[in-house]
Amino acid sequence: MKPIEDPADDLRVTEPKTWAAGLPGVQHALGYSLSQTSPRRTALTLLNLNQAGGIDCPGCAWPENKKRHTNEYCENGAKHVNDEATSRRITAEFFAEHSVADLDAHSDMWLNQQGRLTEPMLKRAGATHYEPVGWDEALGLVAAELRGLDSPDEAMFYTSGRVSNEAAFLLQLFVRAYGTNNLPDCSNMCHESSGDALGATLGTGKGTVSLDDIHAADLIFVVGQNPGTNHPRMLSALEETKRNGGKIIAVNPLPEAGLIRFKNPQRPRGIVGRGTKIADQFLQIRPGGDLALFQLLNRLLLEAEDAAPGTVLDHDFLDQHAIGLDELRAHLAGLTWDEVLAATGLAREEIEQTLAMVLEARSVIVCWAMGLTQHKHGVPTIREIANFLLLRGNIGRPGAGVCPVRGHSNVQGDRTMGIWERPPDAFLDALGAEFGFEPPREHGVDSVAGVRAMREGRAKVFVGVGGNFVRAMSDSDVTEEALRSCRLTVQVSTKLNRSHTVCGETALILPTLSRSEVDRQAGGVQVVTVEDSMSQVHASRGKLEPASPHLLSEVAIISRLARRTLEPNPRIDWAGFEADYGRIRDHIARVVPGFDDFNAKIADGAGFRLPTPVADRVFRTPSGKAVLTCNELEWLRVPPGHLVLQTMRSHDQWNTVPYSGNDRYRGIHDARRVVMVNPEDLAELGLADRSLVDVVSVWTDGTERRAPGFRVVGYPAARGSAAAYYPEANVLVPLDSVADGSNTPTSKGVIVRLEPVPEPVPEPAGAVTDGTAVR
Ligand SMILES: Nc1nc2c(c(=O)[nH]1)N[C@H]1C(S)=C(S)[C@@H](COP(=O)(O)OP(=O)(O)OC[C@H]3O[C@@H](n4cnc5c(=O)[nH]c(N)nc54)[C@H](O)[C@@H]3O)O[C@H]1N2
Ligand SMILES: Nc1nc2c(c(=O)[nH]1)N[C@H]1C(S)=C(S)[C@@H](COP(=O)(O)OP(=O)(O)OC[C@H]3O[C@@H](n4cnc5c(=O)[nH]c(N)nc54)[C@H](O)[C@@H]3O)O[C@H]1N2
Ligand SMILES: [Mo]
Repeated sequence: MKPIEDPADDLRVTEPKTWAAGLPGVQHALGYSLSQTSPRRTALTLLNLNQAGGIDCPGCAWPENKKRHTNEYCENGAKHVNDEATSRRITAEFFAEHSVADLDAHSDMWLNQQGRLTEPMLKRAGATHYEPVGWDEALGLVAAELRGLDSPDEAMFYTSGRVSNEAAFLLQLFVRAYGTNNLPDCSNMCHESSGDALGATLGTGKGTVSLDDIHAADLIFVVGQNPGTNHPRMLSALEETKRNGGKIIAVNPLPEAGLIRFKNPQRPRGIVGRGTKIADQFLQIRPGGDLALFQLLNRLLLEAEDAAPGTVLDHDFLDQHAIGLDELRAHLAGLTWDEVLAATGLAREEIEQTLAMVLEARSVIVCWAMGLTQHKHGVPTIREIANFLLLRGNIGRPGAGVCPVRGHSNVQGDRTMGIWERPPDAFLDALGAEFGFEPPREHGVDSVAGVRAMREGRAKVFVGVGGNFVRAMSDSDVTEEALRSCRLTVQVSTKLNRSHTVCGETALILPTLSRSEVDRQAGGVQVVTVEDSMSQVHASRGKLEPASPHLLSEVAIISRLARRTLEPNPRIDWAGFEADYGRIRDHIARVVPGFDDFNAKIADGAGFRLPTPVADRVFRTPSGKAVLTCNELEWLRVPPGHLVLQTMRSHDQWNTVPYSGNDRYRGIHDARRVVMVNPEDLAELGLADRSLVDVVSVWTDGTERRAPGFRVVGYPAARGSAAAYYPEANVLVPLDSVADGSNTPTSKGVIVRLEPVPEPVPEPAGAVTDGTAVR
């Protein structure tokens, strides 16, 4: 197969698109799929995606529609599943040819494009290359390191949200039986703020709505979210809301295509027609202004109630189910329009129009994603949204509620299974009782604390089950240094990524089956289960032949590692778990609430919904009531000459893995080192469109961080804001810059300045390049 070179940076800019999805979307998906694999494998994956008895799409956590279409997938889900179904393979010869240093000099895109990992590889201490190693030796080596540590807390075990319920349950069981709660996960960088805020206000960490609620809502806010790229199937749901007469308000610093118009490829007239207008109102907010916006809306609701008592608030609901109304009223009295307008960058008339729409709507849902959670004040922002919904009783009735839209396809399930560094005592009690051991009670490290622990030598072994920790975390240089200082790093992976090239003294790559592949064990072909963003649990059955005969499933890897590391416990039958995942589910049924009769409940393809007590107005807070909270108003004050930078996904990437240099909807082509800024801000800063800059972030301790060589692109972003892609811009987010309460890196609120740099002298024609590029 033709070798893939690192992509040249060759920026081309076109007009941003004003609608999303439709046929071009499908064509792009097929184009990418066919560049990775054969038409037959493409057809096999796509026809089985999100079908009963088929593969759960690993593309995102949006739930499947119960009335499944044959094509219940989207462009980006298709690209994603075929990226893992690729026919390209990485063999031992590849690792013999490329030293670790050489691999590290290649781009993230290049690493991913090399194909699927096929056998376990070991980099011995002091070696320059990875070499093949048998599974026994590999797992024996990890077990010996783990057993040799002074304390189990010197090891940490990272999980990415692709891991199935079964593997996640076993992983946390193994780690706790080993003796630590060091179980950081990608949630720490993702929806941790949502869990924190909703736990304190509603007594749940999860969303409260179902797909039927979305369809039935009178008004839906889509806040801090780019569904056209990251949850394309959500657009079909919003289309249905609109058909049922509901309205949508989009709140975003960027006019994202999917928020404007949607053309549904599943409908006969799909692409020919004008499509469905999505947002009835678009609030182009300044980054970090959402807390101010919702505080003001709440204050205006209280004022409207005073003006016409008994007509605005849901008094029955508040009296019976909530506490804190008087305190909230007193707290919001001090809020001024001026401050809110400064914080949001919105006009008074816009907010008045929003209020009118809210007052007209009987049932309201607020959806959100990373645009809220990854801010310093992400937790109070989401608490304020809970206030907003509670005031009018928009919780626990049809068409109303909170909808944090999760990212990874099983990130919610992994938490349900106990992947959490701060497990509740009730969970540990049940786990200990089921398996006859005393789980550790002391909380473990999250992702940020984990980096600190490695850097300071308190953590010496890093095990990553999925994901790409070094590129996902903030402060890339600091995180790299942390991982390099480990004695041993172990990555359970499907594809090559930066976490294999930035590694510990000794490093292991343990290749695993992907979700789309048939999982054969001693007890026959296995299914796994996942939980979507709306608490729906169902089975996923792989269809493709495994990428290599040497792959082990995640369940098998964890079971075997546990058997080698731990003293035998007659109540934990690791070999039995590996042979038959149904036995794992039998234990889950007894340990995790809501999973009774687990095996029986997944027998039909549809699966089941976990209990959502808040949907029945049961609040598991200390008072048994929902809590209206008083939140200090915070927003991002930006010194003159600076901008607030957000780091986000392009249309052609999946988290840390870019698939191409294109961001089609935003009109960016063949380049990723770009920073999008409002043309008026560019004029004020004296910067020309397309000029070359270093992006420099300034942090409160006076230190600066620099991401060199970005092209400025004039873009209709909110005034005072800038946007660049993750993970290229992660180097700018200081490790200590985290959301209060949740410790999530502030990937959406980085204060930066743009420093012009001289244009590079063009290379003379005919110059030879070595095929590598700067990251
Ligand atoms: N194709 C594809 N699908 C994915 C992923 C992927 O990488 N590729 N990743 C998955 C994962 S793990 C996740 S968590 C989700 C992420 O889904 P999103 O949260 O949609 O992802 P981001 O690209 O980070 O986009 C953040 C959005 O918030 C807006 N925003 C930024 N700051 C603010 C703010 O202060 N206020 C408001 N109101 N808006 C703001 C941005 O303009 C942008 O539209 O997607 C999941 N699905
Ligand atoms: N600056 C900035 N940083 C961010 C974000 C941001 O918006 N801005 N977003 C944050 C968010 S929301 C998240 S969720 C994290 C994502 O962080 P991670 O989840 O750690 O990163 P991914 O890029 O999803 O991981 C990709 C790798 O997972 C492996 N993989 C894929 N499928 C499987 C599988 O089935 N099993 C196993 N074992 N491995 C598999 C492949 O080897 C692939 O290279 O990044 C966070 N970091
Ligand atoms: Mo995420």
